[in-house]
Amino acid sequence: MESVKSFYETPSPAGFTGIWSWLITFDHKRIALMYLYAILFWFILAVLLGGVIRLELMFEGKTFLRPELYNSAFTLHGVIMIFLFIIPALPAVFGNFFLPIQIGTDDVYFPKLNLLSWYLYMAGGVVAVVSLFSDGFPDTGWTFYVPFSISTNTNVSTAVFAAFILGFSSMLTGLNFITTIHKMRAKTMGWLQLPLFTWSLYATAWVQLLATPVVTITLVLVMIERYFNVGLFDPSRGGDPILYQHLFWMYSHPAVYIMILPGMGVISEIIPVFARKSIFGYKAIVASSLAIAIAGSLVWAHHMYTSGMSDTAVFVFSLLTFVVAIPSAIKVFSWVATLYKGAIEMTPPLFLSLCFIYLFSVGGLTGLVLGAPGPNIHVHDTHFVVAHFHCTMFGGTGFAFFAALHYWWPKMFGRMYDFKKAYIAAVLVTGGFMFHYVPMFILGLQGMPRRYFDYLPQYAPGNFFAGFGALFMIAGIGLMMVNLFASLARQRTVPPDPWGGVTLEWTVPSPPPLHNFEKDPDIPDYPYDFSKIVAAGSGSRPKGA
Ligand code: HEM
Ligand SMILES: [Cu+2]
Repeated sequence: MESVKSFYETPSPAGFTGIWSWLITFDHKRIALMYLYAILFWFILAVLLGGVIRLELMFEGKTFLRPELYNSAFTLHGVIMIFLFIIPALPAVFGNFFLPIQIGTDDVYFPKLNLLSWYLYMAGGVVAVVSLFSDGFPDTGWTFYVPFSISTNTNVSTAVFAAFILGFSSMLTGLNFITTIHKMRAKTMGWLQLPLFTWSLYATAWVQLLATPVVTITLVLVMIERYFNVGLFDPSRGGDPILYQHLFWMYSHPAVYIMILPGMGVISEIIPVFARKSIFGYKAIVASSLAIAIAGSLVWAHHMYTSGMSDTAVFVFSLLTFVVAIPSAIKVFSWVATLYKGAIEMTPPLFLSLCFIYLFSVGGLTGLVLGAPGPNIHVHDTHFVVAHFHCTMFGGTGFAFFAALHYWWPKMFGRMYDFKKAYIAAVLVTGGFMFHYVPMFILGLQGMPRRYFDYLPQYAPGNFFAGFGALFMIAGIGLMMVNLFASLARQRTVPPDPWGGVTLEWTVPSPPPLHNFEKDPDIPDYPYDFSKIVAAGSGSRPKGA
């Protein structure tokens, strides 16, 4: 049988060749890969910056960075990680590549708008680079709090303008995904036949569309203040600096769900495949995705318990914070219940998903500690908070990104990576992670403030220890990337279904053809029915290259 040409061999629109068949493409799969390469560039740069600030903290006193440079380094690390890696990573790469295939169609609803979103993403990155020069990168922290972000003479305006542009890339991607899921599902695919990754992207897209405008306006206000000095945040002229914090977190807390919801969707895809068992609580997981998107928009002020808010407000936001933890817990319970008595087959994607469940749970549980006003006020702005959000964002979304890379890599490229190296890399990153962030939880409880380039002598042992954790993590991330990209030098040997998956992407060739399906796909009544796979047995599955 003549093998089907993959999308690599069939540019769309036709006629463009070489680099132009990528820079001018309306194919969701090519756009996804262009995001992947750009996002990995930024991720690795920000990881190295994380290593730089950690190395500075490894020894007391000045190691090699001046204090101002340390401030710019952690600001740059945070801004890149948040706006150029963790927010776009899963929707823009794996959402773009797999959402149309999972719903049985050939592309997103607005292919040209999809390409525009990618160019806006790239433009945002370029503007962020520009802000490194002349007056130097901002030293405000990624939160750009006023009044310091108004008064400091570093390149705040350029950096917030970069975030402003990136906001539009995120909003347009959300708009595209909502329209695609409503308008382009296969005729026979109902809402309760949608895979859970697609559902997680749907809930995420609404947050992208409704919450992002808040931060784009807020960033415009910072630029207006810096250029025209209107006094919006100046109490002596009727303004209020706390207003900025409310506006900033009204986006940035829902933004953590733009980060984690697609990650949870990835884990809901991987766990049933390697447990060879239908997912536990499909409808509960769908409902909890939507509940998180809605309730997650009501808790923003839990970042501001020390801002002088009334006790009533603190009580209300604390209560709501506990409420939003419930749907997340439902998902963790469902994943563990799916594994329970499953015919588990360990593979790198499953191993990374188990690491996600552990690290994200540590992040979630310390989130409850921070949701309670008492402990929150004690550890606010310490390294306990820094360790917490690295567990949720890095341990959560970062590890879901690693799991998605290892799960869908054979489908995207038609090649398999080395399993042994994948496991070694995963153990290095996870082990290094615990070595790095557990000491930071303890240092934070002992009162070590964040965002200082030096510290009191009693914090020296913990910081020295954490330094080794960062080195292991970075070595593991390096090995992981080398192992994946090394596979591209091999022949395309991967069959349509290397893992025994049951969602539609495992019914098309690896890599897929331009229009994904040669004929209308058969839509299973239920998206996670493993009865056929189990009956067929798992003998033939490849065990890594
Ligand atoms: C090798 C990996 C990483 C290392 C070694 C690292 C290290 C650090 C350290 C030491 C700080 C605290 C700086 C301070 O307050 O003085 C920090 C802050 C931060 N990190 Fe990471 N990090 C890593 C990965 C990540 C990832 C994957 C994310 C993505 C979500 C992330 C997001 C942030 C943010 C947002 C801040 C706050 C910056 C600020 O205070 O404005 N980091 N990181
Ligand atoms: Cu929050």
